[in-house]
Amino acid sequence: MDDLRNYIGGQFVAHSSSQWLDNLEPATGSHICRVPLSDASDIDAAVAAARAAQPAWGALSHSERADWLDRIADALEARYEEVATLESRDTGKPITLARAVDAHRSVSNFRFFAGMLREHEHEVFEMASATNYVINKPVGVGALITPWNLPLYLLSWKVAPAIGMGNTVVCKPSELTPLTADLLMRVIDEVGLPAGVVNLVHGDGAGAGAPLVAHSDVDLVSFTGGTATGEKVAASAAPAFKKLSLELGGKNSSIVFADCDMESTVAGVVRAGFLNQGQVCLCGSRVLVEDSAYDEFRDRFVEAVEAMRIGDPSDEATDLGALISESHLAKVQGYVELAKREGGVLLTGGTSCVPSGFEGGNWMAPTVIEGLSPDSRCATEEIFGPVVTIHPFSSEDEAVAIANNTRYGLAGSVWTSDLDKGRRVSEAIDTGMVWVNTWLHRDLRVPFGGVKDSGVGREGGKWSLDFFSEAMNVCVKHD
Ligand code: TXE
Repeated sequence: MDDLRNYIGGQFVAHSSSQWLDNLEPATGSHICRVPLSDASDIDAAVAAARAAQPAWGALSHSERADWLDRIADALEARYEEVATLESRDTGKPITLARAVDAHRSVSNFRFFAGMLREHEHEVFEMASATNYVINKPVGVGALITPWNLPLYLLSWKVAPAIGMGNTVVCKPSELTPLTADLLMRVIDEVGLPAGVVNLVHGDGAGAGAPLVAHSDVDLVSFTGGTATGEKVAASAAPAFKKLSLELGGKNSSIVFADCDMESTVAGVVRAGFLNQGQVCLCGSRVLVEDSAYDEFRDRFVEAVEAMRIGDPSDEATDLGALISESHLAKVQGYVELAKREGGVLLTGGTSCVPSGFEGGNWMAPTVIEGLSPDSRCATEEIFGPVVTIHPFSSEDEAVAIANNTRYGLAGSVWTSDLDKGRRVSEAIDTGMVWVNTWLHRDLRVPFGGVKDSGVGREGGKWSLDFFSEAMNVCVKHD
């Protein structure tokens, strides 16, 4: 594959330095392409292009911009298989997942926000002597920074509402997974979106991400990534009063009550724990089980985990692929070693498991650990890999106390046949979202985001439209 280029002002352009990063395939370790290591001068050019394009773009009507979003959705949909294949190759995830989740959601993000824009109406507040009406103006130039676990899914989740509300943007995708961001730029170029509305600068966090967030002509930052990076982004953006949305890490509990439907719960909790090799911020990486059902659940859970097929991501029979990078694999394996030192017992996994022919890749068997204290490091820190800890509890109060005993507050799930209990327990958890008897059952209209160290702000549905705009009230006195 050819070296990648930045997309600035409607042109694919070379970056200004001579520095490159090798993009490696997680499943094999083989070289895919070179990624530009852009620097502050490339960011300057991209922000200038976005700024120049903003007034004309912002002056279009909602329905005109919705039409552009639909054109992008159509063009992406025509490349559905290409999106899935590139995403699977770049991330190591199974092709079936890349099709069903990544390719599918990337198209639906553009379609969904196109529909929302067409329905968007000014809010009106009547008084006896005046009428207030609220308009949503563009914020200006947005910096959109995305991670490697769901590359195009998350980029499209930001680009669609950001440009839909009249902003222009500079995207900085993860340097580990640049392929589908590059494809989106080719799609945007092909449909003829006005130059400068969407720009993309490749590069790493220090070289490209940090100068983008700090740029004095950037008005808004939407960041999805790790909590430690989120702290740096917040420290850089806050003094300039930039609008800021941070979607950070999670350490989410799946709470299993004895009255659950055991078969569907085991399947649901396995999916919550291991989807995308556990590399989703919403993953249920700590499983809390009511003590009267603990032994039965644990045995069935381990059996289901061991039945997952690990292997070639391009094989449709594969359930689990490779981890994103060698260093991330080392981090995840480090947590398994820590778990052993903390007194944990490995019920399955904990080892590397390299499929034949994939010796250069980053492979790890799905791992289940019991016997750890729920406040141990492995049970409270984000591991972000195929590692789940399992813990018994004896009452609702104890389950909630354990679920709330982390610095994170992003998601969770509750499994019970008593829906009153499901709602009661859900509402007691300090988190942004909870599912009852399901997991990652997404409706694009609902708010998405976390509390505590999982982030600041909400995106999704009208919350995205609010974040990517400035609400302004006009009060008109009656005659
Ligand atoms: O993410 P980073 P990393 C968690 C997960 C993982 C950990 C670290 O626990 O192990 O974070 O992952 C850009 N200014 N999540 O290091 O660094 C970077 O180039 C501006 C959870 O890979 O947060 C990339 O584009 N940008 C998460 C993006 O930030 C900077 C998904 C995310 O990378 C920057 C991924 C800086 N100073 C990891 N430094 C989730 N919420 O789903 C880096 N970047």
